Amino acid sequence: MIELRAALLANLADSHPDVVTVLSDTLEVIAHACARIGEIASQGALAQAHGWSDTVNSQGEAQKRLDLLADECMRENLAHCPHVAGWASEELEHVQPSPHHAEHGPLLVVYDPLDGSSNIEANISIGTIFSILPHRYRGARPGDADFMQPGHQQVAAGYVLYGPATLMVLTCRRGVLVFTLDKRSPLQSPRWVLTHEGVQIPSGTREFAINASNQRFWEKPIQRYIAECVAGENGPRMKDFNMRWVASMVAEVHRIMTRGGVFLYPRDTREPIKPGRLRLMYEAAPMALLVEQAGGRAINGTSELLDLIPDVLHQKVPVILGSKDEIDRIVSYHADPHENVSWQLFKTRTLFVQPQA
Ligand code: FBP
Repeated sequence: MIELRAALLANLADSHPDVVTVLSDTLEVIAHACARIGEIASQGALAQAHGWSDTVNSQGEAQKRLDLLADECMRENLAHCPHVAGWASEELEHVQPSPHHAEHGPLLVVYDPLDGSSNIEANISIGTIFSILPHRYRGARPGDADFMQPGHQQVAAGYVLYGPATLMVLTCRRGVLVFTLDKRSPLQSPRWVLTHEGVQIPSGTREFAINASNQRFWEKPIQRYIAECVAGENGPRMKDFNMRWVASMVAEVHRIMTRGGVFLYPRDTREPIKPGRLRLMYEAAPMALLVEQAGGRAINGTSELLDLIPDVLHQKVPVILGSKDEIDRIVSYHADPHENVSWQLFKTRTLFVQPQA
C-alpha cells in the first residue's frame, strides 16, 4: 500500500528535490487538515455535543458554523507550514498572510473549506477544494493581487470528498491521483492510501448534470445542448442521456472522474452582474486543472477556464466541464453565429502573467 508521501515523491520524481519537498510538505498539511474537517463533518449534529460548535438550532446554524470550523481548521494547519506565505478562503473577505511565514514562503494556497454546504443538513456528500499557486513576489507579504493568477499557473490542485469514504483527489500537473483515508488511522497522523492513479475521464458520455430549474435563464447554446440531450434517441444525438444533480460540486466532479459526464453551471441571466454561480479561484480553476489532467476539458462557454484571470478575489464564472467530446460540442455551439453569443467578459491576458505556452 502506497501512502501519500511516497506517492507524491514518485509522482514528482522528475522535479528538483526542493520542489518535491515544498510541494509534498504542503500537500501533507492540507491532507492533515482535511482529515480533521472530515472528522468534524462526520459528527453531524453531535459536533455540538462534542464541543466542535457553540451554536446550533434546527434552522441549520450548526451547518453554517461547520463552514467556519472547517475554515479555522485549514487556517491553523496552513499557519504551521513554512512553505505557505498566505492563503485565500471562500470564507474570508481578504487574503491572509501567514503569521509566521509570510515573508519567505514560496507558495500561496486557495481553498473552499466546505463546498456544497447547503447539503450538510441533508447528510449528502460535501467536500473541500484547494489550489496551490506560486508566490511570485516571494519575500514580500502577499496581498489580494498576488493571488489573481490564471488557473494554468497552479502548481497543484485537488479536492477531498467527504462521502461514505473520505477521498482526496489531487494533481501536481502529472496526472490525477486518488487517495482514500484509512479511518482507522489516528487523526494526529492520518493515513492516506493511494487507491487509483492515472485517472482518465472517458471522452464520450451519456450523462449530464445541471440545475434544470434555471432553464429559463440559460443562453441559447446551453438551451440547445440540453434540449438535444433530453430529446434522446429520437433527437439529433440519437441516444438517450441520463441526468444527475447532487448540488454538491465535489460529488459531481468526482462522479465525472469515475465514469465521465458533463457538469454545467452555465452563465445565466438571473443577475447580469454575476455571470455565474461558482467562484473562479476556489471552485472553477482547481476543478478545471484536475479535469484537464484527467483528459477532460473545462470552459466558461467561450474560453478555457484555466486561461481566465480573476479581477477580484471572489469572482464568479460560468463553469462547464467534463468529457472532452461533449465540451468540444458545447464550445462549437457557443461559436455558432446563429446562437448569438457575443460576450467576452473575462480577461485571459495581462501584462504581468505570461499566457501558457
Ligand atoms: P457554495 O459556494 O455556497 O457552497 O455553493 C456551491 C455549490 O453548492 C456547488 O457545490 C453546487 O454545484 C452548487 O452550489 C449548487 O447550486 P444550486 O443551489 O443552484 O443547486
